[in-house]
Amino acid sequence: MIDASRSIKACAAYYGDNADAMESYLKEGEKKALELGNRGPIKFDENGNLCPEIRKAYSDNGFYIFENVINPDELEDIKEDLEKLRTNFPIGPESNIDVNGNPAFNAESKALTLVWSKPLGDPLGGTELANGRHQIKLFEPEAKSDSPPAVPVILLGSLQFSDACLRTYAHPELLKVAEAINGEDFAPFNEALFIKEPGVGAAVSWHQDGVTHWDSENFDEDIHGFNFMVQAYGSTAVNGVWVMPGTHKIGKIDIKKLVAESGSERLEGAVPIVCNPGDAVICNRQLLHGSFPNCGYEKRVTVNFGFHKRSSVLGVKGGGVHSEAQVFDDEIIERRSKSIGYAIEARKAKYKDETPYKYKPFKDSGKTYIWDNNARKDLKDYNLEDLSI
Ligand SMILES: O=C(O)CCC(=O)C(=O)O
Ligand SMILES: [Fe+2]
Repeated sequence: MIDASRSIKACAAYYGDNADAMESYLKEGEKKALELGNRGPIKFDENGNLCPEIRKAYSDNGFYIFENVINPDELEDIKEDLEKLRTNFPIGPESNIDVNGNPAFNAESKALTLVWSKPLGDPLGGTELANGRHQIKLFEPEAKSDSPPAVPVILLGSLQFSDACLRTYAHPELLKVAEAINGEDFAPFNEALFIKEPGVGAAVSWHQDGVTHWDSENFDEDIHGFNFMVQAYGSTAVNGVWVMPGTHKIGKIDIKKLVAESGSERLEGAVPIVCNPGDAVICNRQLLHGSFPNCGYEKRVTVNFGFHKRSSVLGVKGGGVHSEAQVFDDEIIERRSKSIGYAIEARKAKYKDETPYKYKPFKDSGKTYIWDNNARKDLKDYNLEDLSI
């Protein structure tokens, strides 16, 4: 486990009068997180089903940490890609060129690709963005005076910008988990990077992700799907996502009330998702979660990708958060599933000895994919059709 003790001290120091409260919150949260018992390798039983203990721990808590899913070589590839991509970011929110004067990676994108923030800010908290689901603004500590005026927080449509992320998206064991939770006809959701650079990385205020099915008569704990969160550099109490275990089952939460009851944004009962590099978290989208600004020394980049049950998206009007609101029909879902088709092929080309994941909807439709330059073109702006619910 990453030793976050130096970062915990450094982070707390940003919180002025609340420094001691923040320090004990971070320390106690870390301790509680490690006691939850919801971590270990991905395991399947003799029939190939996800081990019932894992399913239960995921269902009880709303998240589970699969340890050491990404092997060291694959992890190196991911980090190399992320670092190369970072040098090709636009120099700021209004720019199309990178620090070397070249067109930025997203210079020609039509879809939204980057969300920016002031350093250590909370750009979504307390705003109407994303359906107003981030009900409160977190404390925004003052960043050091030499910080850049704006920092990237979220990169969207990541599979078109990183082959390594595309290949990891088709990790056979992760896709088998997706099948176990959402059925063999599971559908994609969206893919993103959450970027939390040390000393500047922004907060993502407390929220629950779904926007569509809270009042549905078929409401259940899995109806808004889940995200995998692959940790490229690990995650700690300081830079990681915090969650409130079990809240994925109880419907829409009044976050302002919880803040009032806890006496601060440090919600009682929440724990950080603590991971080593190469761990992959499965996190229910209904779980109350959020992350504080990264006032510590370690960077976090989460390679995020989610999946839904088909019944949660088919014939359903999207929430309009990640894409224009529209009713998702078979055709849209099939088109959006090309991410899975190309990813499986891209992964096959690199990991020739691995048994690839077989996606049932392609078997049924006879649809085949080839990973080549045309495929790359076809992935451009694919996230305009994210299955946002
Ligand atoms: O990584 C973070 O800080 C926030 C992640 C999040 O909100 C999500 O994956 O839905
Ligand atoms: Fe979220």
